Amino acid sequence: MGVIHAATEKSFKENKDFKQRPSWHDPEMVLRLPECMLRRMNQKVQDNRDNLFPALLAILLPYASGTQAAMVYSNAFNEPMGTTYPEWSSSSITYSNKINPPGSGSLPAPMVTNTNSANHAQQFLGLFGGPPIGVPTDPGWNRTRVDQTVSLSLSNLPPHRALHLSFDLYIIRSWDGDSPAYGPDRFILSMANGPTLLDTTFSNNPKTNSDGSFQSYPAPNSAPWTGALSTGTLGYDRFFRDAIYRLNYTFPHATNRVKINFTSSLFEGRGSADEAWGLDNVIVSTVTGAD
Ligand SMILES: [Ca+2]
Ligand SMILES: [Ca+2]
Repeated sequence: MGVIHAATEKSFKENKDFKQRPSWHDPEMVLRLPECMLRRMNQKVQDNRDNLFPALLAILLPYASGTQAAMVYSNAFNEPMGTTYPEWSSSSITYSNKINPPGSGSLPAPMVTNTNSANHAQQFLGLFGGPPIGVPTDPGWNRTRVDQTVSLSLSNLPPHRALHLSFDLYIIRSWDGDSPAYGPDRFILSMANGPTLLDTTFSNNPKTNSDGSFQSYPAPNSAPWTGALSTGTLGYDRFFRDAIYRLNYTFPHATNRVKINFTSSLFEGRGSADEAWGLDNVIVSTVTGAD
């Protein structure tokens, strides 16, 4: 039976060392969740009755017989804007277009830093999605697929049989979901050595009649913003309202290191001023004990 120690939100925010934490050395502390996280989990249950099971699983997981969980990483990215985090990296940006220019190619991996939301309500990791590819006078302008993977690499994990991952995904500006004309705009969550936990599309584009901009999350042909924790809270665009999705996964894992890949594959190629994303409140816990 696990013991929950609820750290204060203040101590959570002021904790500058978000790396591997030594909490698992403490035999009494098998799960350490800040009060703010417990409140969010409760809020998720209240907000999202269609998705009760994953939320309850996240809450009840440490109470399952013989199961213990220990938080090994958490980051709210609340340091001064432009802070870098050595455990986070980006792939190179790759792009492809049947029309030349801009054609296909790759750009150097950009720096990964935190930023402020447009309305300064949140500090988070971003903006991702890539720069503009080519120029508006290119014959292939607006028809380019752009891919980027942002990775979290953790090592020296204590012995475990599974990992629990939770994070907030910020979907920003005019994502078009499964639109035949302007999409698909995809987001993929995967471990470098498997498994893939999510491969879907998101839409902030309400023009479903003209653009076919439905999204595949949480199920095919969902309306834009379906399943979001909140919309329009980041201040980016009033028409293509930004959305925050709170995602939770528990998956089998046993080695002492992990590389978690957060990937976007966006179609248009006008850069993060047009379609962008970010990450916040990333928490990784190791799970030990009986199945
Ligand atoms: Ca934050
Ligand atoms: Ca698009």
